Amino acid sequence: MDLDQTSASTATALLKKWESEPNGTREKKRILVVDDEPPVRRLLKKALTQFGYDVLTADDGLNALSILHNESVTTVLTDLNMPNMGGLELISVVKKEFPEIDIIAMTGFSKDYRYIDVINAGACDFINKPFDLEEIEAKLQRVALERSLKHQLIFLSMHDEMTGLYNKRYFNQRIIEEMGRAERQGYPLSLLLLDIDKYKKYNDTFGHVEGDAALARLGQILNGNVRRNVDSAFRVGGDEFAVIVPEAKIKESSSLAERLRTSYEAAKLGETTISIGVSEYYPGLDAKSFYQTTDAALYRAKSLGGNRVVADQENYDSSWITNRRYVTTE
Ligand code: GH3
Ligand code: MG
Repeated sequence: MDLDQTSASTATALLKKWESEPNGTREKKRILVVDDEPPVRRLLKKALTQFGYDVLTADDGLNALSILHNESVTTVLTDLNMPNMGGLELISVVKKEFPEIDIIAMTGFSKDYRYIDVINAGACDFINKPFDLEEIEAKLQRVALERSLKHQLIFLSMHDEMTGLYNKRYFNQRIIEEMGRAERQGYPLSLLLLDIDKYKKYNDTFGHVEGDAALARLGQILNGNVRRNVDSAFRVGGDEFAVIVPEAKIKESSSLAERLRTSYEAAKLGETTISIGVSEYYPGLDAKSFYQTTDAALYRAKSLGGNRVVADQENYDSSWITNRRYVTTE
């Protein structure tokens, strides 16, 4: 699956949600019903609660948005004709601010709203009033199934199966997001590239199954040493890995790299060790050049004999960093 712009922002939103919620609390079936008519809200709340959903209600688009800013909701079921903020505008705002939420529109004025306009605004289905509760339940079930499949696809498209780390495809997206964020917020950003030394020999000696296990072990070491929800670790090639380290100058990220190197060495996987290149971002550097600079440092680590960390000490400039925590007076 190719991550187009929409699914890329959905992926990022989902990831934030997954990272902020402890395991098991994901995907509570929570619906926000938005309708200006109290009897409709009451009827839907009662029926959907009986269907097993946790139901919140709002009487217009503005109130709906303020609920969404405070509560976690999977689906919005909204009327279209409402005062203050109508349904179509609400759908557009929700799609922009909460791309992971599914929306079903409902209206008694189906002649005023074309199915295509409602779908183009971002809703995934449309229900005519007066509605049939069974139809609503069936549509909610279908939307939930599609969401679950979409989440599985997004998860698979971001992860490397063997190590459980993120993959190269997601690296390419994430590095650009992190570069933008560092620049906007004026804090440093480092990149680590790692490659296992003498890995071919390890494969040849112990076989591919053990070879795979060594990759998985390195994956665990990376995940165990990086800051959760801040740093991100990726498998970017056969025996090549990357770690994006926000809010860290080259000095801190080199210490992290050294910690990774010694942890891997302590795992004693045959004669294998790891070499790591480290570099720091500065505005004006594009993602490709940031990668290449780090890769050049990794190459130096390899050519100096491997099992070492080499930081790019020449090509960076910290003068752009404005976040006070990282401004040094030395
Ligand atoms: P160097 O010390 O210079 O890094 O060389 P190396 O022996 O580590 O080998 P190199 O990095 O040049 O090549 C990586 C090897 O990794 C080649 C390939 O057979 C092996 N490999 C790539 N993907 C996998 C995988 O998924 N499983 C296993 N078991 N081996 C893999
Ligand atoms: Mg290698």
